[in-house]
Amino acid sequence: MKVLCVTGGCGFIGSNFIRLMLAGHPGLSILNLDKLTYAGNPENLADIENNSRYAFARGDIADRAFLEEALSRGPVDAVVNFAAESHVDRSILDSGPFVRTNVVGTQVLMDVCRELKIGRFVQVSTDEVYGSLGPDGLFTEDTPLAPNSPYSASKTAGDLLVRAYHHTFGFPAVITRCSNNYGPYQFPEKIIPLFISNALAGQSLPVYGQGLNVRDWIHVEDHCRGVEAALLKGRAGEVYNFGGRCELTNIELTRTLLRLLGKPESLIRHVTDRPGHDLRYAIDCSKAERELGWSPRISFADGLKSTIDWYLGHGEWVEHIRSGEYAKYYEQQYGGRL
Ligand code: NAD
Ligand code: TDX
Repeated sequence: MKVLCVTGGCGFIGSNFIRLMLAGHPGLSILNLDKLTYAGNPENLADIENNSRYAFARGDIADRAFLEEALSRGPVDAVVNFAAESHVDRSILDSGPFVRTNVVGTQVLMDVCRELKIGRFVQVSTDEVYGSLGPDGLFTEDTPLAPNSPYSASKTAGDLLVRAYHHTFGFPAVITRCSNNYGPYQFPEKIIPLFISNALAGQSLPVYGQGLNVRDWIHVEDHCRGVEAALLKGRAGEVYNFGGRCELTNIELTRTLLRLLGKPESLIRHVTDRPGHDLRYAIDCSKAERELGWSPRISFADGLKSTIDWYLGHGEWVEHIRSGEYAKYYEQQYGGRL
């Protein structure tokens, strides 16, 4: 593989993925296509923007003419689709952009890949397509799809289109489904960076309900190595789950963050629960371990400590975000509740 197209590369996981791929594959060039929504931040890739193996074009994966032009500039061997609307709470406020990008965008992107005969496609999806678990059990690749939020429903619809394109047209796609990521460059609307930056600013931490919902945490670098393995070794038409084998309730996570930051538990504020809030996510990633030779490497203790250090060292990055468009959303989301 010589040229890889990454969509959504200015977001959290996409930017970490591009950095990992450039560092690990000296002969590889990357074309990053990103619409630069509120979540797309070119600062996330400031350190590589002058790399001769990196190119960027701003545009929408639902815009066929843009994709045809950008992907015809030279031969592209594979596409990894990270581009998405990714925040559950925003999908509850307005699901329109989720359907446009996560469903229509995926379909248009696949149509252009078919037209240009691009030989490999990875759809980066989420464990949320499986719905919610009770206290026991794990999501496997065979767990029935049962999304509960507009976000997860839109990701599921995208996945089903990928599945159908493989079945109908032999489209050379694999789907990856990962649990909750954390790490550097995560937008501070997701719980870990939000709570770190609120605590550092002396603001309260809005825990939804009792904080008993469980998430399975994985460091973004482990997820990116999984996407890399699926791209290089995954079998077309297959789904691969990735998870960190690290289940925590939100209140346990919140207390751990406050302890590591040296901040008091009095900052915890229990607020109205998220509507339709999924109780528990937990992943069985044994298929990826078996077939792709992948496994998560970064312990939660090490990963959380390095993530906190990263946010401590990138106050300006957080400030640029919190002083802009995000501030308006935060007021709308939490204004009446803090
Ligand atoms: P993010 O919100 O940080 O980044 C999304 C990126 O996509 C942004 O750069 C944005 O500008 C871009 N984008 C949005 N709409 C676009 C469009 N129409 N055309 C082109 N670009 C567009 O998201 P993330 O957390 O990095 O997630 C990346 C992918 O991984 C998503 O598909 C998400 O569903 C999936 N995922 C995320 C997690 C997680 O914990 N964050 C876990 C599993 C799977
Ligand atoms: O302020 C908050 N308070 C709170 O209690 C926020 C933002 C979240 N929460 C809770 C809700 C969830 O139980 O924390 C948990 C994690 O919430 P998010 O960080 O919003 O993540 P989640 O809804 O679990 O979805 C994430 O993981 C799967 C990503 O945002 C998705 O893109 C990914 O697919």
